Amino acid sequence: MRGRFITLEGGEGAGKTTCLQRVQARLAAAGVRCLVTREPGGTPLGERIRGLLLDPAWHGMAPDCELLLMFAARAEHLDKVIRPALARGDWVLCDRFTDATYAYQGAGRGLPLEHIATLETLVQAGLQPDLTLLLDVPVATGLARAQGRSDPDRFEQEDRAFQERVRAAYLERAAACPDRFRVIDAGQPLPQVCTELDRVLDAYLAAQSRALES
Ligand code: Z5A
Repeated sequence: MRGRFITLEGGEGAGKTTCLQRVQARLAAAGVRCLVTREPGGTPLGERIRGLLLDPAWHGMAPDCELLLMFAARAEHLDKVIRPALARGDWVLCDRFTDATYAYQGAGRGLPLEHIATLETLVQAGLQPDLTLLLDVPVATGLARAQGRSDPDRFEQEDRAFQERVRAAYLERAAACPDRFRVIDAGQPLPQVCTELDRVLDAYLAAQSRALES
């Protein structure tokens, strides 16, 4: 059986880095062999592309260029890392994936969703995450948490309206795919976020074991 593909998503200041470690630890405790990776990036070439995408020096990059670079990095990531891991039976935990493209390049930059869908079909050939954990936080809370960052990247420099569009798009996608998404209230204090994450993961792991037994 191929491994499970779990993605973690959220807007600015949602606490993804913090929560990723928690999810990783929970899966390890359950005996799941899990590869942790991220987008954009996850491969040597993808990390070079990430550098271009986040670098504030490229302020004003054409939105289509940004979209194509996201999918260029993703194609490499799928080919070199994600598909081989899933085929080996490992689980993959990925910090952001294509939902981020719909949220940031679609809603944030205003690119047509059908262009994103075309690239998604081309690059992913039907592969979708099995489970997506969406850390949802009010934009004002997220921005306040992220305020202390010394070198904001190109996306962190976007204004509040951009971040509101991103959040709304994520919530819309979660509502449209309730089987895949679990929305976590990431506006709560961290211990409560962790408890909610544990509950969601334990339920998912139990469902996977039942599916294997039947
Ligand atoms: N991007 C895109 O546009 N299109 C795509 O297709 C993809 C990505 C794949 C880089 O992603 C950028 O790429 C991203 C979208 C774009 N831009 N943005 N923004 P990234 O995932 O690498 O970057 P990030 O969003 O900045 O992720 P991050 O580093 O994980 O940040 P975070 O979610 O804000 O997490 P954090 O560092 O764990 O938390 C921030 C602070 O809040 C930190 O001080 C924590 O201690 C604190 N925190 C966390 N949780 C809590 C709670 N619950 N209470 C209080 N304080 C908390």
